[in-house]
Amino acid sequence: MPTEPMPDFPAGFRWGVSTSAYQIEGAVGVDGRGSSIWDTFAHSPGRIVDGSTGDVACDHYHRHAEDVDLMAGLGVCAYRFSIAWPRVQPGGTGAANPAGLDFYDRLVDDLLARDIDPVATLFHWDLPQPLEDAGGWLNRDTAHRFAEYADLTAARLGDRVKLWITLNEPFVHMSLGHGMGVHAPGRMLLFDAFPVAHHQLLGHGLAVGALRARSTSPVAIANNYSPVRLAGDTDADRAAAAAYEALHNRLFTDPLLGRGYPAGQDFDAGVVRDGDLAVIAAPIDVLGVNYYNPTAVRAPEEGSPLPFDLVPLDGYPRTAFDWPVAPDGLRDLLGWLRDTYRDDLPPIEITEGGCAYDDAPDGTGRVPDPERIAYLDGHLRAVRAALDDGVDVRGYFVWSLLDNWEWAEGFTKRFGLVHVDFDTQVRTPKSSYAWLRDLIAASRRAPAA
Ligand code: GBH
Repeated sequence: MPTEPMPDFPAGFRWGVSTSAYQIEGAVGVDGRGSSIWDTFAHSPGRIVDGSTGDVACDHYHRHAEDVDLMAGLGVCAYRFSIAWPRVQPGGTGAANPAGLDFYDRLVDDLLARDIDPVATLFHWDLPQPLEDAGGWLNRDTAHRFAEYADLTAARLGDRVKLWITLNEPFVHMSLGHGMGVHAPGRMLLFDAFPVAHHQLLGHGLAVGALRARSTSPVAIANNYSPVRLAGDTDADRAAAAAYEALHNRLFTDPLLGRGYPAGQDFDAGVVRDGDLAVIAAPIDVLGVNYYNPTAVRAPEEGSPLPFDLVPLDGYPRTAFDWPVAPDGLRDLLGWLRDTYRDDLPPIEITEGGCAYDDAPDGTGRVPDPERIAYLDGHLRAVRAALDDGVDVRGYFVWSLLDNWEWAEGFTKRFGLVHVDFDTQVRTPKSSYAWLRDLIAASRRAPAA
């Protein structure tokens, strides 16, 4: 257990928790929801390690009141959830399905009644299957469909959602979903997946316009970042690190912040049209940063199809996912963002951070997770240090409120502050929940500096 008292955070620092629709909601056939690429993918044999699907997940669709109670008990200021596009537009286009929007309408009102800011992500990877059948994000038209969906959603919720997030981790959706075939839709295009980057960014820019027309709330995107560590000291190693940095950290940020695509790779893939970069650079109010771990990079082996090699990062403890626990990477990353984007960098919210461990009830009704407490303690100290470095960080959202359906890993990776028994749907707060509750309470009580 951490012993040093946590330093104070600024008054108004936004303490939050994050989830996403397909990972928690279940109720896939309810109230007119259409199918998404993740329904298709999870139901394809061999795609998910434990053969599970998100058909039921945490059954949050039916248990949201209990889950909002858990958030209120934790004392969070904000809840980041995602809206399932196939609930709002079952076919991916055309009129809204009012019953789908009703669910989020109730959720938003329940949150506001508990003084919790609703933070809504419009796309957390669950594209309506009919749009995938028309080419998905490889098809430029999907960007326009996304803006239409943003418009319909904001028409209903724009008066109450406190922060909009257009896309979640477009890098992961491009690379794991379309480059490597590990996530839905399961395409293996390697670098031919670049149109997916451009069309997501274009959809983001168009959606920013649609949201502005319907809502005065701030607008953000949630990108995942990984600070790059050199695993060698030759020029070839440095070139490899730069190539990885461009692909992972700059591809989805340089164009957003008005700098066009990074040089090096042919990132524009021949699909960029006149005017697109101006749409993509529509000003955002907040940059959402999802941070999990740094990446060690060195020059590729002869004949490698990639311009870099990723190697294990030594010297850190590891989570059940085998990801290194490196809070110093978060401070480095925030410094890198500030130094790289300077005056173009909007305020930051850490829209995800967290860890998976094999948490289980101990027989006395408790779920001890000391590693998660250590993880959060370290990463919150890193945020505090970044604030002292002069980086404008406004909040931290823990991934995740609940153990949930972890994509290709199914139910085998538990990220929650709250344990979920997936047979009974019983929720049990872990020891990290109590730890964070006390930390938030102390922080929210502290007088403004
Ligand atoms: C997020 O993605 C998602 O937004 C969320 O839905 C998901 O449940 C959560 O995180 C947990 O996975 O190469 O071994 O060093 C996280 C994206 C991409 C972060 C892979 C860690 C590499 C680890 N992740 N990345 S490693």
